[in-house]
Amino acid sequence: MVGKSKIKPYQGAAGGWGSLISSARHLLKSGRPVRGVKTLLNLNQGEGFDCPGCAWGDPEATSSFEFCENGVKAVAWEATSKKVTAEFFEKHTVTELLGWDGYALESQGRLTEPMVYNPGTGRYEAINWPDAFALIGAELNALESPAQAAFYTSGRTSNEAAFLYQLLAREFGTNNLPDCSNMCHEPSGVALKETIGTGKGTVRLEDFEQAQAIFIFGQNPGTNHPRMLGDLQRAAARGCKIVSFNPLRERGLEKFADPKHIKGLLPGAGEKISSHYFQLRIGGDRAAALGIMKHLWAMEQKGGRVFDHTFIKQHTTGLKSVLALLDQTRWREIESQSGLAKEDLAIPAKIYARSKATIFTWAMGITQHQGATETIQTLVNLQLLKGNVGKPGAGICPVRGHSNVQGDRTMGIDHQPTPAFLDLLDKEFKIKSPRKPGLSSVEVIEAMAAGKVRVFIGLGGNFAAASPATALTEKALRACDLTVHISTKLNRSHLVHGKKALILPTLGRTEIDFQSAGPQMISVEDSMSMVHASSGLNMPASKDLRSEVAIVCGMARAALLGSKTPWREFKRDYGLIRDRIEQVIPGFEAFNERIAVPGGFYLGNSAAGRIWNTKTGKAAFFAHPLQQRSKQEGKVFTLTTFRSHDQYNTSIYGLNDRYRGVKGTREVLFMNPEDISAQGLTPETLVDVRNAEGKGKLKGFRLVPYNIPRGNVAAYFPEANVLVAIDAYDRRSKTPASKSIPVIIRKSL
Ligand SMILES: Nc1nc2c(c(=O)[nH]1)N[C@H]1C(S)=C(S)[C@@H](COP(=O)(O)OP(=O)(O)OC[C@H]3O[C@@H](n4cnc5c(=O)[nH]c(N)nc54)[C@H](O)[C@@H]3O)O[C@H]1N2
Ligand SMILES: Nc1nc2c(c(=O)[nH]1)N[C@H]1C(S)=C(S)[C@@H](COP(=O)(O)OP(=O)(O)OC[C@H]3O[C@@H](n4cnc5c(=O)[nH]c(N)nc54)[C@H](O)[C@@H]3O)O[C@H]1N2
Ligand SMILES: [Mo]
Repeated sequence: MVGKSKIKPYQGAAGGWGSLISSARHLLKSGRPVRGVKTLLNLNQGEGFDCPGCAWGDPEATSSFEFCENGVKAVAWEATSKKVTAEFFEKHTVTELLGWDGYALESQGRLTEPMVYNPGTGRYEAINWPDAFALIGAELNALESPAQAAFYTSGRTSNEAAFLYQLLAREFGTNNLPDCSNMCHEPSGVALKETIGTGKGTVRLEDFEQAQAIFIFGQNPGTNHPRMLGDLQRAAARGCKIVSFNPLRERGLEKFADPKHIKGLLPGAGEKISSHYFQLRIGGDRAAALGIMKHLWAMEQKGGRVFDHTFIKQHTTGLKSVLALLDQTRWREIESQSGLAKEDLAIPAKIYARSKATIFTWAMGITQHQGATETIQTLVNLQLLKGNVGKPGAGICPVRGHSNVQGDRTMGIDHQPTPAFLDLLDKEFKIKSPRKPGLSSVEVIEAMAAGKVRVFIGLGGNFAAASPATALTEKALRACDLTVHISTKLNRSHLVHGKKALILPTLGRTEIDFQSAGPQMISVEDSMSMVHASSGLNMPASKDLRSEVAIVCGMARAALLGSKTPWREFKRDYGLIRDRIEQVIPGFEAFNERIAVPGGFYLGNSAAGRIWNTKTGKAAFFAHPLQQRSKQEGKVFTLTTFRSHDQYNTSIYGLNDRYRGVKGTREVLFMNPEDISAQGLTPETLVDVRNAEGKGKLKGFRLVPYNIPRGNVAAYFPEANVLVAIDAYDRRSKTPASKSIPVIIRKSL
């Protein structure tokens, strides 16, 4: 995928003109610049559609023009005029397409009609919808057990489609509902449920207006949550301390010029975001948090009255064990794991001690490690010390990825549902859901490879490319009797298919969803638990597209013989689905009325009201010691994988990563210049990167000297997924450890 590439450090602020120019380019590339602009004007508006980009919250009853460069790219990518038709598949066999990269595949445009794989010709061929559904029904019913099917979801799926999809799986008889969240924020959910009694974040957007300090761990909002920069900039401007923990200097965490304001477009524009920046080692966050706490504990012991004793006494359990752990943990170990000195950590400790209201945000830099769940609980410990949960301007904010990944979980996309949820579902639909927990994403890969799961259905996403251990994942998908992908664009997962295979093209967020009861809206939930409506305004890319809801209903009618569930009516009128959601899921009372209000409604959060739905009825401190680190020899580096500025997960929009100064290529390895010379290498050299345990290899990646701690290197996801071993995951949540991979680097021969 190496084009004409250039690597040169980026000097400007994040945002600004660069953002506007890039947005315009991507609109032009979409082939529909004028309609693109019209489409954008309706983004995240009261009557428009929810941005298919990230899950950052929108100000209530939005009236401002809330869009960002990467929102523009997400919309332009979906609203493109380019199309993949049956003729395209006639011209290209699957074997040929397997040689194309993900960028080339998705660049072909929108899928337009249902396709079925023909083993005789080695090609996908057109199939009509009834026949496609009949094939799914037949294959599902031919299974010996419902547990041989898996229903994967990616987080763009609407609440309505997600609710019906999990109902289909459970009525069919399985909890095998793996989802992208298993590879994403699962550790956040697992950790928070145990500590504060809810898996969701406790802050709302307005808390960012009142916080005195915001700590950002392992997140790159300049690229992945650009609208967050506006909130951070306003906070910084009123003197709120913004403290970032990241192994790399990320431009968006340093300086931002808002392209929505004329001031942001002037030469040299840009305001400081982070007041303090700590470049810790990859995987060093737990050590850093323990170091900060150790300082606080020392201040407290000197009579500093740092802790919120009233809160601790009234609302928590377990402080003693954490204090004992702090006493036991050596500074030497904290310093070596975090890469930060005791004196460095005294700075965030002081800021934290002084701040009356602090927010912690985090994303993949925290969750994609072994021990991630325990690290998150350690961050929560720190917040509990000062009662920073459930008060204005303070709280816990795992910043979600996909625009509706949080909503999908609320709707029951969960391989480990609670009995209470299943009881309500069963009562409402008069079914008997299975009680046995289902399989997560990693477990499904293993089960497919072992022949235990034989039908894989993907509601969105790109399971083959997004999952770890690429070779095994592809083998696993190929071993299935049937693979089905409900998609907007062509991707790798369609090509590493089962013996039988279907591609079912679906509507995107930007398109009008016509059903017999009229155009339908759907609903989504953001990272701040705001539920709001979304309705598209573009004509569908093809008349043969069906909505996700319609496809789920079609599959259900074919698979669930004798089902009493009114699938046909649900497809006609999504309001009827919302009426049922209201009966099953707490917080959705009067759903249809409340969703009609622009800006939507707040679902509420028990922990934000200081109600702790935990075992003890209190918020829990957990003492997690530092992990034992095996002494790595000089040759083993720790690799983290992350997103470039021009991609949405496995959807590659372009080959540039503006803020990191990379142009025209993705096959690069970021490395500390001193490490480069210590290894006897030079910048731009091509290197091979091998998993240190012999599990996967990348060839011919270009070395980019970068401001990253020694011993640490970085490369882009999904290319680097071949290096993530299937058994390298966080034990509690089973989330792949794709941000700390032991690797060995050699000059390419
Ligand atoms: N434009 C765009 N927007 C997106 C996405 C996209 O691909 N493109 N993806 C969406 C999804 S699904 C998600 S989950 C989010 C992802 O949003 P992020 O979590 O911001 O995504 P990553 O690019 O994986 O970046 C992780 C950050 O963590 C840092 N990091 C790596 N290892 C460590 C570590 O050990 N400790 C610390 N403290 N930091 C570390 C990296 O340097 C990087 O800055 O974004 C969502 N929004
Ligand atoms: N090494 C490494 N691996 C990672 C990560 C990492 O940081 N490093 N991040 C992980 C994370 S956080 C996540 S969330 C996963 C992402 O995993 P997924 O969610 O499975 O992958 P995406 O790339 O978001 O899926 C892209 C595809 O979704 C389809 N699509 C787009 N919009 C729609 C829509 O509206 N409806 C439907 N039905 N389909 C649509 C398109 O066909 C497109 O090709 O990857 C994970 N994998
Ligand atoms: Mo994600």
